[in-house]
Amino acid sequence: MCLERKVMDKNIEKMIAVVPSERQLKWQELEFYGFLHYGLNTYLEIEWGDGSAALDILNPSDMDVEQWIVSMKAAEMKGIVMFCKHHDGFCLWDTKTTSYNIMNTPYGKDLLKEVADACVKYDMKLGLYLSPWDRSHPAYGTESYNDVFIQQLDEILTGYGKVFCVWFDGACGEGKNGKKQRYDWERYYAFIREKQPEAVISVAGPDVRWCGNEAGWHRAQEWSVVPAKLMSAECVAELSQQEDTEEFRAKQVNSTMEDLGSRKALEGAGPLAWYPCEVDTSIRPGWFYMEHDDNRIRPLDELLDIYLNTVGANANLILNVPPCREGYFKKNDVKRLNEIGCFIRDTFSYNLAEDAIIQADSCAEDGLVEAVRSQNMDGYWKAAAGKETAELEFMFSSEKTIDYCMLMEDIRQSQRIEKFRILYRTEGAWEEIFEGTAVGHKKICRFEPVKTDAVKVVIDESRSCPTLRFAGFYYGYYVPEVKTRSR
Ligand code: FUL
Repeated sequence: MCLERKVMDKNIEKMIAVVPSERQLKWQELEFYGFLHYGLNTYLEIEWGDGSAALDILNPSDMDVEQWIVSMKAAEMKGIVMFCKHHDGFCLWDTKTTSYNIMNTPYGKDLLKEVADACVKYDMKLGLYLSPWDRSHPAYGTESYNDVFIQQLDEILTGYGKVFCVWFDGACGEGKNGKKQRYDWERYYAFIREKQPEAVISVAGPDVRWCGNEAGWHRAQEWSVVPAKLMSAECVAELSQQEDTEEFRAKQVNSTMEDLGSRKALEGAGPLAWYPCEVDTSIRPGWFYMEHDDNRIRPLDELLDIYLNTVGANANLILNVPPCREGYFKKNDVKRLNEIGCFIRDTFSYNLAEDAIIQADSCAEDGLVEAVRSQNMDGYWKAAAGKETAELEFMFSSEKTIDYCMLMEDIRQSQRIEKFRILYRTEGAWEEIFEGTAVGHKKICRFEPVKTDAVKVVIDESRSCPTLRFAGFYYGYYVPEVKTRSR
């Protein structure tokens, strides 16, 4: 028994020693941002172009880049990931690496520059998507394509201001010469570190883990400490889209991948890494604009459910909205973005526990319970040394109706909480209203509304000395209901 305990302690020490880098911490704070799929595919209404589309088809009559950015900001997104080049190899910026680019279309303007300027104007962070798979560049499939790709990275990373992420797609197929490319990932990564040291490299990269599906599906427990072997780009490529089908986009992750980071999953898993999850999905059935999808915008409840189970369950959410052929977001997409933003603002603006009396059953010397009133990173609460469980009590100034609780761990000290409950006081007794597992950066707990003057957060299991950076309680008059998924 004693020996077992010692082995466990060693394992736990190893798990909690894994913490985020500065760039991962900053990325995690963004929580929710947009994706933009636009290009020649938009005009052909296809998802994957093969590089043969004529450039003169890209001729938007009412290009309105600012509308994209403003609409995404209204949804409470903190940034956007601009689509620079998809698998067809068509470049949306003024590049010297190929003539297959936006400057040679009737539109004739550098779209990345326009998006970057709008991001500065509206205080939105800019991320860049660049597909390594390129179906039109003649060098693809040869070593010199790696030089071309580095030059493309150089152009987009030096000419358009600061970027928060470089998003590498896992899809990897043949070029027009039938050859497959051996990507020099290490060279790409080192180059990005040199040019934009604060940017995370996402998906086929070492900083941000792809959730494993494109449907908005999420795990029951999302852990940021996972086996380091998941970081290999080859591993991402194997799981990625191999052909262009709606089935793939709707497919949920395979069940063997459901548990990546529980204690059990990590025991004997070899080296561990901080590799946090991002969920990517689209507001429509496809990534690119298709007119016949104008009335197939995903229902609000479904999108809110995805938001609550990603941003509210230790994952960042990147939601794609495709501009139409004329160059703007259609009104149904804009309406949905507004509704998402209204929900987030209405529900989470006012923390009902802000003026509560807060007590914890133990506190580490440097972890003061008062810190959990605010989401800022100045302080945190931490249980006393040697403690694996804890109880925090919130006594409200008067009776409140609540149906949401938001918890945030201080992930600078790793992810520690494994099991917790929320209880509320009713007629002098404590009743349980929620039971949860992993918390991580943020956990949003939903439950039936209760009227109460006091609540408790009880941490039943943790990887020793649990922490909280924030604990808030809310009343949201609108509670999304989800029955079926449309994708
Ligand atoms: C996938 C691509 O194949 C899709 O077309 C889309 O760009 C999505 C974000 O990533 O791997």
